[in-house]
Amino acid sequence: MANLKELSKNPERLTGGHRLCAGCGAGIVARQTLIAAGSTPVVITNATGCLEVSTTVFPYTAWKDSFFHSAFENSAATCSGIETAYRSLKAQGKIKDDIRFITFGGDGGTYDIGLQSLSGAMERGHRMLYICYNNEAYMNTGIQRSGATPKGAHTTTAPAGKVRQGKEQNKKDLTQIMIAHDIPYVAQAYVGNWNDFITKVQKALAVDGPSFINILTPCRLGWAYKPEDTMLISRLAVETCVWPSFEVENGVYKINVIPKEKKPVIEFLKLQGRFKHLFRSDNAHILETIQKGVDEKWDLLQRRSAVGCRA
Ligand SMILES: Cc1ncc(C[n+]2csc(CCOP(=O)(O)OP(=O)(O)O)c2C)c(N)n1
Ligand code: SF4
Repeated sequence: MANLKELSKNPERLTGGHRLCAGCGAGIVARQTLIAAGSTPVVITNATGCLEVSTTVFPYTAWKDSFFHSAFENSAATCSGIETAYRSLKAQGKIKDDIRFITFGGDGGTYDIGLQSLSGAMERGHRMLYICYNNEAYMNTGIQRSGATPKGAHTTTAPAGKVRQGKEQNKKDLTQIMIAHDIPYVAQAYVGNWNDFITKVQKALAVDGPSFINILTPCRLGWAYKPEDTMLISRLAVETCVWPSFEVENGVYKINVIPKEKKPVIEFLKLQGRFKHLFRSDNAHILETIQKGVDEKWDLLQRRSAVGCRA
């Protein structure tokens, strides 16, 4: 578990003055990741997306660490190349520092366009941490649906109207895809719990191999809620089991946050404008389908995390 008193002594490595929206979860993810790294030097690569675009407006940057902007599709490949060069230079005695390598990508850059480079980097076994800040759509270019967008959500390319009621497909389960890569550490996290996330980042940076964290990162613009509700909505995602917080360490599942009382999914959905059409009486069946899907996945995760269950 992370210790707040100790963490408060760690340097801030993402400065203020960036241009992310008020209440954006992505800045919280980047800031807490770097606080978790403490004084360890890191090299960051970042796929195009809100986090990259809003923190590196030329000629300014909010990043105090070495930072590479990658194209949408190759952030993990960029990181793996840098990590390989580092290992070579270290073996030659040209670098003495112990450096860690971190990639950030939105869900568009991770679930969809960058999936091949992510899969390759993980399979090759590079010692790098990939963090998907998952706001469940392509936010930077105007809220288009992605493979991470949940069923029923309104987006500009899966709109709710007369013909359909938001996105019709289920979201892709990328965390399971990453678990299938048999890498040492995979986790799901959420921005409403700094301790859970920072502990996961520290574990991920400590493993001698690839690691992946998928963190649910509310977007006040795309999800259409009040900026001050970011933490509340994020916690409701876990309390309703829409987004369970769990980790898979060397193949062994563990649920990190078990809700005292599992809340109905509508508690999570009703605060967000992207789901408001689902509360019309003629769409009650969609809410039922969503609840059923969440229940089934939660049951499966509980069985997988039962003592000794391996991936
Ligand atoms: C190959 C490619 N296609 C499209 C774009 C245009 N583009 C820039 S940011 C973006 C959306 C990014 O979405 P996501 O990765 O989910 O990050 P978010 O903006 O939500 O933080 C798109 C489509 C691009 N830069 N490169
Ligand atoms: S649009 Fe969403 S993801 Fe992008 S900066 Fe604003 S809140 Fe953050």
